[in-house]
Amino acid sequence: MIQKYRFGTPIETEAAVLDITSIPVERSADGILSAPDIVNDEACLLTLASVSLDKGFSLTLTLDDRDAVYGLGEANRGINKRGHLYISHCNDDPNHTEEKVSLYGAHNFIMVIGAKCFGLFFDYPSDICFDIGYTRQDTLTVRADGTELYVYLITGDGALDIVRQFRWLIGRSYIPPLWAFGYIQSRWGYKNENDIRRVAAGYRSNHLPLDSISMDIDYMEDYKDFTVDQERFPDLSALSAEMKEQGLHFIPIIDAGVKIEPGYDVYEEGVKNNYFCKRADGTDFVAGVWPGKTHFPDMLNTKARRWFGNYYKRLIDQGIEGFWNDMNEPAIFYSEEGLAEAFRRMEELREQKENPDLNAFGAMCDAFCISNLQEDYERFYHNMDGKKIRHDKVHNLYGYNMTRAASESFDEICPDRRLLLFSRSSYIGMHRYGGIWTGDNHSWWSHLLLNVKMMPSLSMCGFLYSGADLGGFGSNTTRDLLLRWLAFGIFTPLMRNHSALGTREQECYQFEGLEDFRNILRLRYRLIPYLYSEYMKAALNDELLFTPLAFVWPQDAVARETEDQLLLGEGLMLTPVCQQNATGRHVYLPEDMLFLLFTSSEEYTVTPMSAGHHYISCGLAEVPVFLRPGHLLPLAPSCECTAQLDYSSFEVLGEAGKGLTYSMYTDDGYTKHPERDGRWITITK
Ligand code: MIG
Repeated sequence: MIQKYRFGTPIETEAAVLDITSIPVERSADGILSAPDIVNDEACLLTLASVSLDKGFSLTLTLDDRDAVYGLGEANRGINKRGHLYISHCNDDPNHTEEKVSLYGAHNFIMVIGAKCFGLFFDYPSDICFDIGYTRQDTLTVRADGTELYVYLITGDGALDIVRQFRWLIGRSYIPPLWAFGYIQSRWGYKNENDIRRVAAGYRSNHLPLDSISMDIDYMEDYKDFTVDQERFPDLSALSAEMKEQGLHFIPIIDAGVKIEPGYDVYEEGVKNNYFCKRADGTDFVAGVWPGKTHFPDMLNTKARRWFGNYYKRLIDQGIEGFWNDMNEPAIFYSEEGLAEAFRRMEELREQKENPDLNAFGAMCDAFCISNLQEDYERFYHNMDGKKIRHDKVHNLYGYNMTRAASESFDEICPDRRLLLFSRSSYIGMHRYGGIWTGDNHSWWSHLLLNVKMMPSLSMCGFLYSGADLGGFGSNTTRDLLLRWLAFGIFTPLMRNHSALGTREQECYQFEGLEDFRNILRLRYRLIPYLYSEYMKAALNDELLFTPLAFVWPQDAVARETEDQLLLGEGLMLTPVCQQNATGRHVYLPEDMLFLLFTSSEEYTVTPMSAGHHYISCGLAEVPVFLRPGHLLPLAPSCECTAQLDYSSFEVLGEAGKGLTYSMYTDDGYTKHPERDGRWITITK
């Protein structure tokens, strides 16, 4: 059951799609809250938790020792969120160390599962803090400065049921084209078409499978959105046709900020039509980002959104079928005001120049820490279809609506075809328009583990098409880290190797022993029919793609606490190796399973294992997975790109002679209506 509580007059975020009558919460003169519309015998938010509107909104409840707290989508730390605090504030912070409380997304859905059992979704577009046993170990507090919001209370029969209801509430997840399940190579720094050709050749000539190359800001002319540098990429249409012949797709990046440059039509039109975010005095707000000074398109304005979305057509017309939206928290290196203030502060410190004491030196260092400042988010306004709203009040909706702008324009530009779209920043609701990648991680083993733990939380919040920068974005990767990360990445829908400018090159062919990479990538392609089918089931039935063991075996204390193993779809349990120099790992089996160890893309061992604790050996080039009883794993013949995928013959792993079947989804991989155009076929063994 879902109840929707209304506090005040909330901003309509369109995160939810179900039309549910809301229950108004009333506040008496002495501050007592009541929900008069609630029939007495029903569970009520106000009896379940103590809610106050005295100093902003707060909701507090006591956690039992047995309660775990799940959710929050793209957030730091473990699957069970207990023990820390998290602030939904879409943030461009490229150092996801353990103490960080905000990443790029704002996914305000949590579930308390244990002695109690319910879910809460806070539809609130500004900063909101989830203190989950941080201030007091036994207390959950959710607080926000504002008091106008919707809170959804979802009760049900365990975690899986609550997730299903929540996902029904927020609408069907985005479904990408089939080729988006192919392997993507990316790097910040492919500066011209020859760099791109070299990457294509590096993969194709070494028979390393590849479907796409994503293009970072280097392809643009002076970082101007929807332009292509004519010197470095003289003919994008020809280049994309050339790549298509090799079965390759291009995925260009689009940034949020539009360069201020007279004569640049996006800038000119935006100014003329008042499509940019404005300061209080009505002038266009200026933010420094990659192109230097920019304006932010007002993504919360319907007309501006349509206008911005239409520009994607320029690249689509040149053969482009996929995009990634970046810097859309929106990230701000500096504002004009912030920059002026920084120079003023330095001026004040000038006298200390010859012999600064520590305080002065600290102040000098701090003077230019002016990126992504709260003050800047308070300096500009949106025109939400007639309503003027200060940005900080709706901060978490920006990336969501940039991606929505693109998606809605795709519906007009190519109504029958699915395009690939993923974003850095997001809010719940955006999952209907595109996927996300999890931003600027590092080439750290701990970030491989973070990737593993984040996947089920993303599933809970509807972000099915997602994945991390495999191999790590910042810092220098190593061969073993990349191999282990790819061995996990072959199971994530978005499988992209991406790295930052200036770091060690991390395309697979940069390392020795290419056959190890080849085997792992080829195995990905063998798994795509399973992955794609399970993706469709999760999207069409509002189910999890990645499931924590705790949700399936809630009575099993060890399963409940196991966070480095995940269920993927109906039959697989993933047990990635996330430790340097490890030649295997401990695994826990809540039930008897078949251990499948892929020693290459074609070869594997099958070992029945009984429930309980085991140590499995797993070499650097091997992929360990477990198959649950009663399930089959179909494997396509290996190939080098999705265009070569052969659905006519499958190798089927699992128990023979038991009449087991697997339901597989097939379609052309790009038409838009999966229920109408797709077909379910039955695989047997
Ligand atoms: O300020 O476009 O997260 O994937 O390579 C950095 C350059 C801007 C951040 C993205 C990253 C991308 C990078 N971008």
